[in-house]
Amino acid sequence: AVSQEFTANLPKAELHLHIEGTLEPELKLKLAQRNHIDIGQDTIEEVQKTYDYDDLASFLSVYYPAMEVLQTEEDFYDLGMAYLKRAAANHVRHVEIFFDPQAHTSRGVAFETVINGLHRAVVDGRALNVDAALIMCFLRDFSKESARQTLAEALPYKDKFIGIGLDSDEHNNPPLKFARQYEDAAAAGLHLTAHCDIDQKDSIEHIRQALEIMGVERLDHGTNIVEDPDLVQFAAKNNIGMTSCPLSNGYVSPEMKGEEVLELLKQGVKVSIHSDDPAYFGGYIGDNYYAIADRYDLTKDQVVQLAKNSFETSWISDEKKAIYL
Ligand code: ES4
Ligand code: ZN
Repeated sequence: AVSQEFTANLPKAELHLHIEGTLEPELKLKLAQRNHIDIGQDTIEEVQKTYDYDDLASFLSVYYPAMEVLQTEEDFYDLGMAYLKRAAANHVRHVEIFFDPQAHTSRGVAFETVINGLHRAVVDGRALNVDAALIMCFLRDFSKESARQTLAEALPYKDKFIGIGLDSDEHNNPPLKFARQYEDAAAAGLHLTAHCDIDQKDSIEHIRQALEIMGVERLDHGTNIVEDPDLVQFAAKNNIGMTSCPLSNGYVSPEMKGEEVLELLKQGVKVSIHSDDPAYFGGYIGDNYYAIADRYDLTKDQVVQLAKNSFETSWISDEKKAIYL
């Protein structure tokens, strides 16, 4: 068995972390006060009580409205720095942070406000010994046209983020809906990843589209790829990263999906452990490592392999990777 201390102290790369999902009740209250927004609660405990859901739909219906407190560049900077301090405490040496510009531009916050605030946090994170970068996600339940517009708005800032992703409600929103944006992003030199959620109805077809047609380098979640041996072989052969989030899985499905993670490790797929929306799902990356290690009785070697996989499938330079492998 592996101790909490061991999982906490292990150097890690965090590759599946939504910055909006790090909004802790304390910071939410502080930003609400600063921006004179009435969120309907006055104490941390009251806000904490609103963080209540048992499936993806009920989660998203708490998650997006909470973002109204994020208004200024300073707010995004503070959100980013608060997370990076947690990351440093979790021995995260490298983090690739998802952000959802459309969740902000759709309520009147400018794209540049979001990216400039987050980017400033990324730069200041270096003083905390955390190497950070940004990944821009499209909300897949928004239109293609909205994604096209978002990418056009983002490309002038392409030195401030390293890749694109796809998140929000997957049902009837397959990866191919965004084929054009993925092509254009790749042509602009950006990295590619996409959420393929566990327990999603068409998940195998979505995984196939993402891997075989759109050329993504990682799949976020995606561990039910184990149902399709050909796709598993493809993932192993092409060094595809798979970012599994045990505590998040436990919320939106009956279990943490540890069997799938173990099977992928066995098949040589570069699966790794991350935290998704830690303020909402009860723990940061160290807690996620410990949860899966404890529940499925992982060996030290397996835990170390998961951490190695996180660095190997990260988008840092080969020189930096060599430090951790
Ligand atoms: C998300 Cl758990 C989850 N699923 C889909 N989209 C998301 N964005 C942030 N968390
Ligand atoms: Zn996610």
